[in-house]
Amino acid sequence: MRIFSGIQPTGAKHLGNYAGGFRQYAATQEQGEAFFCIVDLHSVSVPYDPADLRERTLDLFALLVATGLDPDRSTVFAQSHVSAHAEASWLLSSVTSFGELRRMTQFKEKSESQEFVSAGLFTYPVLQAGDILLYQTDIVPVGIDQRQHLELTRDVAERFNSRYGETFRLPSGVYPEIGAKIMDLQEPEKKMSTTGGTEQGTVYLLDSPDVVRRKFKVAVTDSGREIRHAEDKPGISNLIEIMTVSTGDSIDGVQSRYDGQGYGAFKSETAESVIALLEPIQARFREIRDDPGELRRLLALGAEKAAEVSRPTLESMYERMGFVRLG
Ligand code: AQP
Repeated sequence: MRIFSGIQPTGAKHLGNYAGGFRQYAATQEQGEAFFCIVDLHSVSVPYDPADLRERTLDLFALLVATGLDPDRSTVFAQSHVSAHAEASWLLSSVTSFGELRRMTQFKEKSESQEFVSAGLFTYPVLQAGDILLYQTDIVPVGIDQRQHLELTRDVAERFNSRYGETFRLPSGVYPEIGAKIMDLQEPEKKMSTTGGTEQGTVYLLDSPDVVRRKFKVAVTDSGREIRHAEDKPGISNLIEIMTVSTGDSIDGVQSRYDGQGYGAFKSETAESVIALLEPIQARFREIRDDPGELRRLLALGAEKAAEVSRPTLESMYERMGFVRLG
């Protein structure tokens, strides 16, 4: 089975990325041949700092390994190192409609907050479709916010297959049962996010224990006193999900453990569970990040493997679309 997922290098990675991304990557790599892509080309679709992008790309590679990816077992690479991604994106843009892209919720949300809305922000889902399809992917472990992009990927693949002949396998999204959408601690009706959330409500994977404690202490809770996962209790439900993600316990397990206890104790114990989850990740991260030479060596290894695996699919695309190939 082929597994593929991508993650952007810009912005500090947060607990939502851990729940919907990192945690699933480490678990799914055991199920087959896995490809995890640092999608640096995606990152330039919104304003960014070039020096920061360079550092964050190495940070993210180290974080992927620190959260459990084994670069000898899985292919971990940067998108810009494999030119097939940019090429596939252009070819697929001819089978993607303007109307489809205009319906993308993420585009609508992100373009509202930008003064300069780049064409890249609009066409980004086509690049993402290419990322996934180039690897003949069966499953894509992601958070629920990516569902619409994944559906678009399937539609684009089907359209290409019916126009030019069977070329792509149709990928399925895999969303975690719990933690597929971690919410902002300050505004629990909004997802925890790099660009759209609040600073106090976003728990970063590299936050110190004191910062984590402070963020949970001031987390918004709901009226009432019960620690119960329910639609009318978005703040507490989010904290319960965070605790299940960090301890591996079930929702029922957390609810019964805190039955009859106050919000204060529950919030501080959720913070401690997150600290216990993050401490070993942060220690491994520091160790790996300390050796940029080794990081570059591993990135080169990943790029070589990814280029080799994606090349035949890209070639089929060119051939079926009628381009003259030089052999
Ligand atoms: N709040 C979330 N809960 C669960 N999963 C989430 N993901 C993102 N937010 C949550 C998942 O993380 C993976 C990587 O996403 P990305 O590459 O889009 O990284 P990002 O840009 O840091 O993610 P954000 O925070 O969502 O950024 P914005 O809001 O700026 O676009 C994906 O699998 C995603 O589903």
